[in-house]
Parts: sequence; C-alpha cells; structure tokens
Amino acid sequence: MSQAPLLIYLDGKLVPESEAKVSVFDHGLLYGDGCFEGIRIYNGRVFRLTEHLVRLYESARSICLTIPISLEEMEQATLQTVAANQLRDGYIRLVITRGVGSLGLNPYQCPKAGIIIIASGITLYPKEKYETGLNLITCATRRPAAAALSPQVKSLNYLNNIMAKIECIQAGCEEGIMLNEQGFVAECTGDNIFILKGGQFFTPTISSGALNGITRQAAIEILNDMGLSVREVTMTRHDIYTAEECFLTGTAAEVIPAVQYDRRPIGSGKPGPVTAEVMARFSKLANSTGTPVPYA
Ligand code: PXG
Repeated sequence: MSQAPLLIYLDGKLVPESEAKVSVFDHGLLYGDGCFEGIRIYNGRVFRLTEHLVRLYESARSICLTIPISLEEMEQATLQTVAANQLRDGYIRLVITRGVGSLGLNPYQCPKAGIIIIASGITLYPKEKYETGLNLITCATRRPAAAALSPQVKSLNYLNNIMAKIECIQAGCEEGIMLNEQGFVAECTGDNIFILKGGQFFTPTISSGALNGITRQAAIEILNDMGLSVREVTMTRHDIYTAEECFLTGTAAEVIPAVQYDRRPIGSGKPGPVTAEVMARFSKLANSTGTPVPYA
C-alpha cells in the first residue's frame, strides 16, 4: 500500500483524505440514508466490478436514490481512484449518500446524492484464522423481515448487523449466525455461510434473508467446477451443528473456514479438506480475473 495520504473520490474530484469531508446535514449521516459496496483489488485487477456496481445501482433504485452519474462513469471513477492511489491489492468502499438536505426525513429535500470512493486496505480477520477457522455463535439479534427492509439493499444503516457483531465479540467469537424471523439461518453479520453434508453443499436461500453475496456466487461457481452441487435451502441451526465442514464467504472475509458453532465442534473441529480446496481455488480466481486498473 502507498504511504502517501490517500486520495479520495468525493463528488467528482480526487481530494486528499484530510479534505474529504461531508456535511453534517447529509442524510447519509443523519439517517443512514444511502447505500454502499465493498469491492476487492487483487493483483492490479478489480474483482467482479460490474457485479458490485449492478448491486449498488439496484440498492439505490430500490430506495429511490438517483445516483448522479451512470454505472459506466462510476466504473471509470472507481478505477481512477484505485490508480491514483497506486493500489495493487486492497479494498474499495463505494458510498452513495442521499446528500445534503434539511432536518426531517424527507429525502426529496436532498437535491443531489453524494458519491464517495475510498480505495484503501482491509483486514477483517487475523491471518491465522484462515488456517485455524472461526468460532461462531447464534446471535439473538434477528435479520429484519424483507417486508421491513430488504436484505438485498446494502444500505448505510448496518445497525442490525452491528448489534449482532457486538454479541459475537462479547462472546469471544469473530462471527455469528443471524436467523430470520422464523428462526431459520439467514447469514452471518457480514458474510454468507456454506455447509458440507453428505457430499453436498448447502447455503441458505436469498429469501431466508441472506444478501446475494458476490463471493457467495463465486463460491457456488467454484463448487460446481469441483463437481459438487450446491443446494439453496431453508437451513436450521441443527444443519450446522451436524455439518462436516463449514465456510463463510464475503468480499472482506474472502473464503474462511468455521470450525465451532454454539460451542460445538463443526465436523472434526478443524478446517476441512474441501474448504481448503475452495479457498485455494478462490485465491487463484481472484488473482487471475477482474477489471485491470489503468495505472499511469
Ligand atoms: N452479508 C452481508 C450482510 C454483507 O454485508 C455479505 C453478506 C457478503 O457479500 P459479498 O458480496 O461481499 O460477498 C455482505 C458484504 C465489513 C464489510 O466491513 C462487510 C461486507 C461488505 C463490506 C464491508 O465487514 N459484507
């Protein structure tokens, strides 16, 4: 990573991070009104950029938020921000805020959405956890019903997930399982979940309350390439208690094993061989595909 101050894209301009400031009247701050994406840069290429941008524009459309530039312009802005910071490996955070308005919820009082692009680094879990695996708990905090707030909207209001993350950390765990209102497994606080049982992989359906993760999709493709089928199911805690292997997927987490759930070992209690193969294949895929960054 470069040592110079980061250059942040803010509403059409690249500015030093010390000047990258937003108004206290931005509804992104006042109400968590807006949406975001997290994207990875591997080996000088941006991983699944179009898929992330499509999801960002869908989140925005769903909440009646007009992004003032086109998806193609956003793609160029993202690549330019990465290039300007000379990042070959890192993490991009795209943030769209409702913009500056008056006090009061009415989003139509905010004339123009704000655009922030940060290209930096991220370390979600300690490196050794990719070898030893994560411990998970069941979070008491549930995923909101889709009728309350669609889990497909990556909104700027992550309090639900943050409350669940607090529970994980207080329990001495890195991640946790969030159930939906019916008590079925939806996903983790910032990752999707896969389990292996009887030679087949299972992951919760999107309608269970899971975000349709881009890494989740990549994992499904990898498993299919390995000749393994993945069934999207209504998953229970029992299914995880009795799984042979378990791994989580997410842009920040990549593919990471989980070895304990609610104090019960998952399978042997060690990362499984199939999970190791999926991790290796994901690393190969991430480092060999993607949109090249136009470095100067
Ligand atoms: N579920 C939720 C609720 C997420 O927010 C995922 C699953 C995984 O989706 P992708 O498309 O990334 O495979 C996410 C995305 C963080 C952080 O800081 C987490 C995400 C994105 C950005 C930052 O923990 N998770």
